[in-house]
Amino acid sequence: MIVVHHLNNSRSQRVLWLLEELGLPYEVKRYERDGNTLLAPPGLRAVHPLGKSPVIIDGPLVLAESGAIVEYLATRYGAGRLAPAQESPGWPRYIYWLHYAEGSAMPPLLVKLIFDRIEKAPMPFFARPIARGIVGNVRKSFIEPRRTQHLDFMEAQLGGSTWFAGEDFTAADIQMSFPLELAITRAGLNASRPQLMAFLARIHARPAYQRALERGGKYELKF
Ligand SMILES: N[C@@H](CCC(=O)N[C@@H](CS)C(=O)NCC(=O)O)C(=O)O
Repeated sequence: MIVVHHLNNSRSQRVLWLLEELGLPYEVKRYERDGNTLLAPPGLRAVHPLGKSPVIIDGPLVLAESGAIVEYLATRYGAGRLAPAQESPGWPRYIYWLHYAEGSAMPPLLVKLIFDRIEKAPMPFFARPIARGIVGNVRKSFIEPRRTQHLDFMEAQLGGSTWFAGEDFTAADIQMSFPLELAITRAGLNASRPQLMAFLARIHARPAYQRALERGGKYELKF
């Protein structure tokens, strides 16, 4: 039985969803983020040295990195489902989005979280204007342009097909769900990008997505 080490309100929700889509039995080991730091509890380091979620255990295998986990599960247990055949034109698109989610979409969202936290961090009063100046510059020169560029890019891509890799729903759509769900609170994704909002509505309506929510517990990306 596959075991998923699942942190609340996190990327590991995607792994539960994928397992539900594949109809595989699995066990969930739950961990709670620290309320202030949002970090995972130290117990996760006993499972994998980096102490991040998701991690899965499949027999002797301990596997971290959501992209690797999604690819592993879809390839090993998909039996042709949720991934285009390697010879098909959809396959390069599939691996592109599978990697893009963590490799390109997530870093600017993480930088935004870090800089929001710097702005709110306790500091001597004389340091505050300096910190605000630096944060403002990074927002204007790095965070904001990338936010717009990535959201526009993803919106345009979904304008040409129902799902990221084409007309069929794939594991790449599952992998893309987290940056897009996070983008609602962290990057101001809203109705001005109708393709992305329709994508989110479509995935949220999937019965497997709903079942994964029941298994994983509360899932709110409000940070
Ligand atoms: N690129 C990794 C990122 C893993 C990661 O940062 N996971 C977050 C959850 S969304 C985490 O464990 N955060 C808690 C911590 O860093 O202590 C992946 O896709 O699995």
